[in-house]
Amino acid sequence: MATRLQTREMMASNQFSRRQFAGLAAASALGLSAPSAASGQTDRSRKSEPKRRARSTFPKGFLWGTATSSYQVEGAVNEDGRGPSIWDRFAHTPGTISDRSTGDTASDHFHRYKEDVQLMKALGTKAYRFSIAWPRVFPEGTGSPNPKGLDFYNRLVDELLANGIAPFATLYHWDLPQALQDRFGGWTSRDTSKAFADYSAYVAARLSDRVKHFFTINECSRFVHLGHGIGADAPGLKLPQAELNQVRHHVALGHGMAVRAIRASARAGTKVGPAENAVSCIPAIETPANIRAAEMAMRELNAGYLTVILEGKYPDTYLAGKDAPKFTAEDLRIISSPLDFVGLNVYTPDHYVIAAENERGFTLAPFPASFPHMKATWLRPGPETMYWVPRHVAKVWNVKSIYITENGTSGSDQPAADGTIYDVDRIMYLRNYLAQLQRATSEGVPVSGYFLWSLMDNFEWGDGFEQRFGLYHVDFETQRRSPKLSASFYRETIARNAVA
Ligand code: PNW
Repeated sequence: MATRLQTREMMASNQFSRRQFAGLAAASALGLSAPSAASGQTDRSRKSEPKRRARSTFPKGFLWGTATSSYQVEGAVNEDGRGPSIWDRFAHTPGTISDRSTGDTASDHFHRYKEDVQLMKALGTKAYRFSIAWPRVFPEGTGSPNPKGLDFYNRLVDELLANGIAPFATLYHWDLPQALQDRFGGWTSRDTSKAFADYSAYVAARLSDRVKHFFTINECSRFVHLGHGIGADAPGLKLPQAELNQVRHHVALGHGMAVRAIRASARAGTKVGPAENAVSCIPAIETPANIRAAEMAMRELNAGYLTVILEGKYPDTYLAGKDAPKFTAEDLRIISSPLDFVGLNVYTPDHYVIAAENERGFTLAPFPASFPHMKATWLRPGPETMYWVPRHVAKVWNVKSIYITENGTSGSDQPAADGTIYDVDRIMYLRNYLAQLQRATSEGVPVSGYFLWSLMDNFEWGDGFEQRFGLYHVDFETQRRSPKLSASFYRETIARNAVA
């Protein structure tokens, strides 16, 4: 434990409040007692390397934030009139969640949001990406709104703004009202696209006096595939390919309809875009031919979402064969409604690409069994993904404004003997990814901000509480939050506006 003297020094460093310090497990071990960015000692050491530092900073005003989503952190699933979502139903179905947990309580953010805003503030973040639970606002999906549901987000937004943190709201992070699944078959019907637009308009009309940035849909790629293709996520469907492509079309349409609905209902100047986990295509070796091949692969492998959103048409290859979605020309115009930015969730390299003289123009290297992974086996570290994905999106589709809407990793996060979680694996991952993001911004790739996934440990979908992505550890018995060592790393990075 920290000595009294250390604790006083730490508080003098002005990074964490007294109340947070009371809650810190082994605060001294977190490096919080080390010279802070504001202290003279760090300044002196900076003088010895001024040139390197000048080149390695992020752009002035770069926005540093953290991210969460409603079902993963809120809990309070039966409070204030919230209706059930497809994730309540799914998580309560035996055999779906590895540790048999649910999001019923999750990180109890619904009740602890004030404390959580202080955690954000202690990091020095100036933005928070959260999602709005559709079934809180419309318990039946459509029809009568539940004003008490939106009140939670009013309170959260006010608390964020009072603490100098800009709210970035995601409208759909997978918790579809169960009523829409029951009534229309959820995203298998375009009635859900329309319902999503109506809900988005309602929320934007009421929050856009304070929320200036909205993300429509989080990670179409994942919930279409896992939720509707292989049944590993809610609603647990295993649809044949043609129906799956139709679901993807309805999701893209829902995105476009929501963009238009938000523009019609929100205050002038409200900005809107998607938050997508693009299929990431990395040149296996950075030659001009491989880079071109990786760009072609990006277009082809993101055909059903980013490509159609940003080009207004599906590539011919996507439409060839019997599984093509059915759509109208008007659908495509709606889907490609102009955006203010593109949000990108960046975790892992999906494909290493090599130029080839075949029809596609590329081949994809298979992953060798010895390729490393983080605690989650799907999460292979490939820091250059953080350079190539925003660069491809800016170049291939001429996108002028990008946010990294998620990036982070799970870790084993075992406390050491002194109680501290020395998550140097997470720090290794973040340091390398952020260095590549800095490489991108220094070359003029237009990334304006970065949201680290996640502020705190939370309900990781089918992995329950077995995969922890937080900068803050959450004890799910007591709901106590304690910073991991990576919280200090992120705070230091933000303070320097450069990778710590
Ligand atoms: C994202 N992949 O999911 C989601 O947006 C979050 O809700 C989630 O908690 C977070 O990342 C961590 O998993 C992903 O297989 C899941 O590449 C899987 C992949 C990517 C993102």
